[in-house]
Amino acid sequence: MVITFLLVACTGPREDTGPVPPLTAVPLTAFPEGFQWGTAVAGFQVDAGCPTLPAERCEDRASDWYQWVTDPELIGETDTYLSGDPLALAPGHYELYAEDLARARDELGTDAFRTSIEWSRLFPDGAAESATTVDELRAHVSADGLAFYRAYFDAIAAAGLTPVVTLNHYTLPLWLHDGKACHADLDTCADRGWVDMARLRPALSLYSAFCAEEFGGRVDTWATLNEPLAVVLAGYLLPSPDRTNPPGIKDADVAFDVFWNLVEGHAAMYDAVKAHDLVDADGDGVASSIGVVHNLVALAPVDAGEEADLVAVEHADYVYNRLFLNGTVRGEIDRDMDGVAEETRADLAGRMDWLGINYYTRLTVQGLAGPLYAGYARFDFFPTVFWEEYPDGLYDVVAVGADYGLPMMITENGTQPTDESGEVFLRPHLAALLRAISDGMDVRGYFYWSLLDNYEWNHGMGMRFGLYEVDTVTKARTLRPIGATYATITATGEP
Ligand code: IFM
Repeated sequence: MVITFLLVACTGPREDTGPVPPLTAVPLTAFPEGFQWGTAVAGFQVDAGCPTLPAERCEDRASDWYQWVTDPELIGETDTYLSGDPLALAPGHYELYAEDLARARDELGTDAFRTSIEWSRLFPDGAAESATTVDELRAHVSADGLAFYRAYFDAIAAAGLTPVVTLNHYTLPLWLHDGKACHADLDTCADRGWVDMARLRPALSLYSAFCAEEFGGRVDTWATLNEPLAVVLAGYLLPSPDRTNPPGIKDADVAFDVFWNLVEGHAAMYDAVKAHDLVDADGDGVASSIGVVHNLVALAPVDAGEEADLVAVEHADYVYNRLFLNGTVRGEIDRDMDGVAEETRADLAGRMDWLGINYYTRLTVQGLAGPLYAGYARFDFFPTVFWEEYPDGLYDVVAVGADYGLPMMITENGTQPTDESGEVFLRPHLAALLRAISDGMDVRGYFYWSLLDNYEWNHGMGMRFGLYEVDTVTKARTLRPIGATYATITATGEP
């Protein structure tokens, strides 16, 4: 189902400045009828760890992330910050999805579900790269992978959950990205992932077209990429104990090239899905609604009395929040990050039907005398506080999103829960979101990250965000107090 239009009217495209004018004289006390409540997961993070299926079926061993978290040499390196947790500890959703979906519907009362497709599950073999049409590509599809996704999307529909499907949640097939070789030497590695658009663009287009044709009868709401900035920052600019993505290198020029490659990748995926998902799954007249999932940050100055820190907030907002959206929504390319686009490209602009916002944190930033990276003008700030849970910031990031005039969904928001998180995290975030909707911002759904504890990338099972706690041995799921709070909220609509 394409997300139902809400009681709150769409504000339409807005100027870039100024607060959103209130549409309702009386603030809402409950989320409007039709607001979508959901949870989110991602294939790589939840699939592995099946209780009975053989590991080689349950784990997707053909992805760059499989290599990244399991290769003993990479785990042994100090600059990869890998936990070394075996994937067998993951929740085994690949086998247990039917019961997970039933929990999401029956126990949590949600009506939507965000998940992702693992490209390398469908196309584990590099021979797929020779295909030039979807029909040719079909000859290379894994029968197991295809059967799994058909059954999975059928089960999501049978559970009465509206799917929101991310086509690329970080992982790439190993045949397109050898993160280990590129970590060792980007200049000599053969399979360079996001660095090599001559190879990635056509492959990405065909893969997206295939998914659109194959699963478009079940899926109308698509996201192209998940958190492009995380790919750039943790993969190419600043891999750190907080997060490393393959290839985990530090090269600003490569990183910012990859940033624009991701903008191009989004456009290529958008065009492919638009052209190939011709089936309206829910009969609302729209066969595909395609967005991107962007992690936006709230911002604060180190010293509100210091002009340089106020400028730092403006510049961090530009670099972290707006630059990618300016590229994907408006086709504006500002490679030197001076605030003025060098070109506006019609082949990139207008390819966004909705905007997915992931919100986790507020950054406190300090102004610098000059750019942190030479040649990138507005990157002249430094975050002094990287991670601060700040509920009111959800209002702030939705206000940023509203500047692009698109319907929005909160595609992720979550915490590592304590027994108090329902009250001190979830309700205040949702109260801030409700204020944004009361003020006329067009937000149509909220997806908690995550339905269940899962494999948190380089941290393995060491960071857990689940509404359900997962026993890594028995795979038993236990509802946490925050899950019970979420169920109350979805039932009443009141934060
Ligand atoms: O687990 C991740 C997810 O894959 C992307 N957004 C942030 C989550 C928590 O770190």
